[in-house]
Amino acid sequence: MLCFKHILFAALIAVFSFGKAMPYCYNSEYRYCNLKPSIQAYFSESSSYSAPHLLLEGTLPPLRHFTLCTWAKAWKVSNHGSFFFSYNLPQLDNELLVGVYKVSSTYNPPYGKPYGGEGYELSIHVYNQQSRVVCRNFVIGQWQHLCYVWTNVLGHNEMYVDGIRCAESLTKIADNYIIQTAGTAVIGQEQDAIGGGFDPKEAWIGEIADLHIWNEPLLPSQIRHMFRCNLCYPRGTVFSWLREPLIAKDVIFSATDVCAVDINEELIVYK
Ligand SMILES: [Ca+2]
Repeated sequence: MLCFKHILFAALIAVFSFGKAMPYCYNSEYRYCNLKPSIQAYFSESSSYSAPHLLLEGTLPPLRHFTLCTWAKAWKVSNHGSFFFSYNLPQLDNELLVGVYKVSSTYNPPYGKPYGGEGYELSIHVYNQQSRVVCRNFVIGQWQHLCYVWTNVLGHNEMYVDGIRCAESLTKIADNYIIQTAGTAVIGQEQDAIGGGFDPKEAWIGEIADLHIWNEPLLPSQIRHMFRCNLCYPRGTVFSWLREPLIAKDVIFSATDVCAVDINEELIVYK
């Protein structure tokens, strides 16, 4: 169901996407797509402060907007936050950071209903400003498709699990900000220093596959399309899984087929 906010968001995207190719995979664009099966990276639990991670050798370009999507299987999520993508500047922690929090039954979110039991929230930091939203269909121990969308137009942000938009974020972050280049990106750990400062309580414990970043806010329909694995999986424009050179530390790679998940066709938008 479309509401005014979706139409406004789509209009903003149309303005900022004008003249660009949309990242859908049509038949003629298979060369941009991943072959199946995918390659997964497994990040084991570690008490070491030099824990399993991937370090991007390059950096990100300046970003006025982004969409970060990944397939993820979490084996354990921390109430300190479990983060799988961390981008830091020398002068600023948490320039771009995404992850998941476990929250207890005693937690009353500032939006939506209190939890009847354990729950999870997805989280975005931009410019060290944070937005967290309740995602009632996030689960432990199975492949799920996570997407994080941010635009500097009013600091609007949205998060999705398996193509379903999580609770509405009432927290606008980094309004009018441009994410800076020349930072350091790490997958699987949360940086508190450039390429380090990891805390085992904030590590990603589980698998990641097909992590991609686009320099535009993708539409809900595009995100659903990706989740459903129609045709093939589009590659990110500014970061593409295993296309960019990465330095791996204690990460185990293996083949997987994330698109073999049992997809629920009943898509619901949580309010
Ligand atoms: Ca940090």
